[in-house]
Amino acid sequence: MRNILYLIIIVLFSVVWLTPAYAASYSFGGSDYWIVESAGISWEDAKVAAEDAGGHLATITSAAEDAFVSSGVLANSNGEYWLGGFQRGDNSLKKPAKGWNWVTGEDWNYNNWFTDEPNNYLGRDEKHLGIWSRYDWKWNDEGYLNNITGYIVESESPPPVPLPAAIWLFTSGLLVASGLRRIRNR
Ligand SMILES: [Ca+2]
Ligand SMILES: [Ca+2]
Repeated sequence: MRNILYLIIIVLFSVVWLTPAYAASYSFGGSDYWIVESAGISWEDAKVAAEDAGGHLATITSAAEDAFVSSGVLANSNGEYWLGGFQRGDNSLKKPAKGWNWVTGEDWNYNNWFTDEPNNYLGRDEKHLGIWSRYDWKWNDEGYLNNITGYIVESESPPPVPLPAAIWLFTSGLLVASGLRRIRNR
C-alpha cells in the first residue's frame, strides 16, 4: 500500500516536472490565439505549422481584435511575429500597399500599418505581414527573416495538448489505475 502511494507521488511529480512549459492561449470572439517562438522561420513554414496545429496564422480584422492581440496575446513578448497577411501577384515591389489578403479569405478592410509602412524597405520584396514590438505592435510588410521571432496562431478550436504532456498523462493514468486495481485485489 505504501509502495503504491510512493509510486503515485513519484508519477505526479514527474508529470509536473516533465510537462513542457506551454504557451498560454487567449480567447477572443470564439477563437483561441497563441504564440509560437521560432526565430527566423519563413512565413510559408509558419503558415504550414499553424495549419498543422489546427489553426491558421492570425488574421486581425478589427480594431478590437488588434487591441486584444497587441495588449493581450503579445503582452509579454518582444520581437516581430508573422500574421496571416500576404500580398498577391506582383503587387509587392510595384505597389507596397496594394493586393493584401488574409490566409482565411476574410476581407482586408482593416489595417494598422506603422508610419511609412508598408515600404519594401531597402528595395526588398516584403510581401508578408509582421506585427512588431519595435513598432508598438503596429504592422510591417516584412521579408527579412532575421527580424522574425515567431508567429501567432489563431484557431476556432482549442490548441492541441503537446505530445509529451499527453504521453505523461496517459502513462500516469495507467499506473494509477493499475495501482488501484492492486489495492482492490488485496
Ligand atoms: Ca481573426
Ligand atoms: Ca516594411
